[in-house]
Amino acid sequence: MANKTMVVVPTYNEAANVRFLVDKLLSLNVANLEILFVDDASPDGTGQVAENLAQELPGRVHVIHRPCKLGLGTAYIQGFNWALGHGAEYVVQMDADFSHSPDYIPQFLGFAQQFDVVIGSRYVSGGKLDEQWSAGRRLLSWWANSIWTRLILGVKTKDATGGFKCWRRSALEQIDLQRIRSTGYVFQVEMCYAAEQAGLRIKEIPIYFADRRIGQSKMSGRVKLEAALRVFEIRWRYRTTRTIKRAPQPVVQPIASRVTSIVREEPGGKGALRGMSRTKDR
Ligand SMILES: Nc1nc2c(ncn2[C@@H]2O[C@H](COP(=O)(O)OP(=O)(O)O)[C@@H](O)[C@H]2O)c(=O)[nH]1
Ligand SMILES: [Mg+2]
Repeated sequence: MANKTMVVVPTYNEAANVRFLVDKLLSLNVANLEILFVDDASPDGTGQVAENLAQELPGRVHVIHRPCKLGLGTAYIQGFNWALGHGAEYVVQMDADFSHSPDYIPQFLGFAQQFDVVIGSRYVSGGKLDEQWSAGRRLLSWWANSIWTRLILGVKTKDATGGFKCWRRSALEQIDLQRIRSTGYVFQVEMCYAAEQAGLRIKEIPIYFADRRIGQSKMSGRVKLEAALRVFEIRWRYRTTRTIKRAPQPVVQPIASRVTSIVREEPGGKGALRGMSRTKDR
């Protein structure tokens, strides 16, 4: 039996996305892949839609229902712990909104054979943001990644704010999730920072980051400001932590090309990997 992959998806008002997402994830034909939604009593009924899916697809779709909006960070921590407790060897994290194309997941899993963390990155060569993003939005995202997190925390990861990643079980165990305190969006930055501090082998692979298909972002101006300020709090909390010397990065070329060709052959896939930097996942 192949190792279990758990895709953890936090949801808040994603009722129109979750069924499409499940269909797409299951059509990837990744062996032993399961999906865990962590829903915060979404007013639009996402929790019920996800629950219906869990009933239709027992053992493949799971839902954690939380009583109210408790934040992205705590949703992920709860989801990761649940995934580890249920035997996942690989844990994928992603948005529900198709900004993170499921088509990349086989490639993530290919790289995860040799790396501890695989990050879908908008800021490595070949990575790309949706053409519809305004100049202001681009600038803010670039500033957060290329200036802010680098300046305050010294993170080397180019897309430290991104939320599309694949963790090996051992990586999450080494990070020690109990130490992660970020409840909101800055969770992504803290996890990146903690991964670097733990000396994990990190691979950033280029992704095309599409604008969400349906629904609205929960990322308001206030949330952005709060995330920016919370970076200082992370710096303070980790002030006594020493970075563990990073293990040498492995050579990965053969696996990368093999996995890419598998994805290209996928029937009917819209193929974010086909002409990756151009194709929109919509
Ligand atoms: N459970 C839970 N999910 C959340 C919360 N805030 C955002 N999400 C989900 O986290 C993912 C990322 O949020 P999104 O609005 O897409 O942020 P953006 O991609 O930065 O615009 C989506 O799947 C949201 O539904 C929250 O407080 N609780
Ligand atoms: Mg999103």
